[in-house]
Amino acid sequence: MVVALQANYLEVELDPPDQHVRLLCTRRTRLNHRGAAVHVGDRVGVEAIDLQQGRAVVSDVEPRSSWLTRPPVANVTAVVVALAVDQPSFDPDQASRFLLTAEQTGLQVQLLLTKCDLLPLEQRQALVQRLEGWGYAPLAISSATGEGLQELRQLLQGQALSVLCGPSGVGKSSLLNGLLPELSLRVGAVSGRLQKGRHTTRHVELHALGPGARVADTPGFNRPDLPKELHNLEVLFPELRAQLEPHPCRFRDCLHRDEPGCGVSRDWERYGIYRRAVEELLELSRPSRGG
Ligand SMILES: Nc1nc2c(ncn2[C@@H]2O[C@H](COP(=O)(O)OP(=O)(O)OP(=O)(O)O)[C@@H](O)[C@H]2O)c(=O)[nH]1
Ligand SMILES: [Mg+2]
Ligand SMILES: [Zn+2]
Repeated sequence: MVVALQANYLEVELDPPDQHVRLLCTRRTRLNHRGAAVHVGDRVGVEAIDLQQGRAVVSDVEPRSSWLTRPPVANVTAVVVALAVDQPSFDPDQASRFLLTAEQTGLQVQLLLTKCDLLPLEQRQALVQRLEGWGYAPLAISSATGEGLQELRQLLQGQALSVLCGPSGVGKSSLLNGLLPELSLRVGAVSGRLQKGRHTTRHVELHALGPGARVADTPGFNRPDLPKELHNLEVLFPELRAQLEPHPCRFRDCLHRDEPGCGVSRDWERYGIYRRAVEELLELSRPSRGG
């Protein structure tokens, strides 16, 4: 499996992951010619293996079972979205953009609330309840106190490849350092009035968490794009999904805005976010005038 990309090299790890056999690989030129981009998470065939030098050549890429666009990782089995309770402060629009991106994979999405040591218990419980209203079961965690780390470990060990994503500075790399102290990944203090992260992690890299489990640390970014497809937007909101499953809307292709007879409730916190996403996608799909 490709565990990291460098300018002209691929770092490939042999299975099983906990054997830690890493090879620095070039790729056969015909792979380049086919235009086949190789990404972290891809399973590849290697040849000309030199175990002494830790070198090999990638000759083939296997088809992907799933694909996360941003951060780009292939063959993901679960997406873990990390959001801080503070520093940087919780932003519902940003949080939703991360969650919508994660939901687009169709995979299991786990929400982490990081830096829980920074928020008094009552406020933290209120935030947890709020996110339950979004249809998630957030795991409260803190690298500072170690709270929640064992639960996170269990969760990740049950997945062949999970991706840890979220805004810069929420403590993704710190969590992996907590789980795997021998890693000592670089972490960077948040700064400025807005307590923003500093984009400390620059590349996606996979780390072994046990015999059949890997986790990707990824560079944080601040504002993921909204989904591009209007027709399946509703399934990306778990709380709307839960409403529609027992009582499907009676109109096909309904956008659940103000259509007369649409039975979908507007009484949920993220309805405004859903609604704005719909308007934005409609605007984009409108043929531009005066061309
Ligand atoms: N109070 C507190 N601070 C934390 C915790 N976890 C991480 N931090 C701090 O938050 C800052 C950012 O941590 P990182 O682990 O670098 O964050 P990141 O999500 O990997 O950031 P990028 O690599 O930029 O995406 C560092 O100063 C950490 O020491 C926590 O649980 N509690
Ligand atoms: Mg990091
Ligand atoms: Zn409807």
